[in-house]
Amino acid sequence: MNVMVQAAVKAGRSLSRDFGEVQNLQVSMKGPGDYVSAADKKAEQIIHAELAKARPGYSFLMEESGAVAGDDPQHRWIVDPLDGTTNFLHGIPIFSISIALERQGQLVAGVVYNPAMDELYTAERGGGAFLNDRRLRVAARKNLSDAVIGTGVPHLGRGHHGNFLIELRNVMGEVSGIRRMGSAALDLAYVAAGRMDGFWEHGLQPWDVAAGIILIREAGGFATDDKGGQGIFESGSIVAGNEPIHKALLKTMRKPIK
Ligand code: 2AM
Ligand code: CA
Repeated sequence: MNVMVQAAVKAGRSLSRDFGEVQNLQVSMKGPGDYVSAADKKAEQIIHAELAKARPGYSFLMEESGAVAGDDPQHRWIVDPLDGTTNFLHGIPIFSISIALERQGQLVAGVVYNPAMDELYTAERGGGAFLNDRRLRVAARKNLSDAVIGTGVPHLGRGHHGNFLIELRNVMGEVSGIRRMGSAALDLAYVAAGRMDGFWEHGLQPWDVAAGIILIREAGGFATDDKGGQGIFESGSIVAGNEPIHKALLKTMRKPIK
């Protein structure tokens, strides 16, 4: 955990500096696009260097560099150096760093860090989930009618728009509010913290969700694929919440439209 936190905080400092510059570049003709890609890669290099130094041989799955096999196939870091890239690019301070550790294919630790708010979410298997020093628990709300539900909206060139609109239509009529924050890792951390009651999104990669999944489970919540099964990484779909909200969300999303 110390190793992961150190890597996240160090990369967070780098991202924060670059985020300040993005706000200046916003008004330039070229825009901050290339600059953001560089910031993203720099953060990944920092995380990779920190983790590889502390645990030589562990394997990696990283958003920018892909899979890097180590001598130790039992352990794998799953890293997203900048989750919420579109927000970062637009100067919106909702983005995060996500680092998870798998042991023999099982998630054993996760860190999500939002450097703009200095919020550090951590979880270790069997040890609970925390926001900074505070122990986390998923929200206790039992009914969708009281619930705030996060989601991810597909956009240009990405995702099944028609399907999403059906789900949105089904869910929005039953809940107290829908939110679209733009960083899946942070959305899941918010569910773990009880700020949002549930979340669903499709088309995600393992590095978007790995740390968030263990945060939610350690905070007493449920995270599954959109069929209620364990294939989140394989399907790219995630549905999360406390037990009753998770169940109700799964059911409501899939209701056929009359
Ligand atoms: P990213 O910022 O690292 O790309 C937004 O709905 C969420 O989807 C973010 O967590 C975003 O992660 C993730 N995502 C995964 N693949 C994406 C893609 N190809 N384009 C945009 N967002 C993507
Ligand atoms: Ca991501």
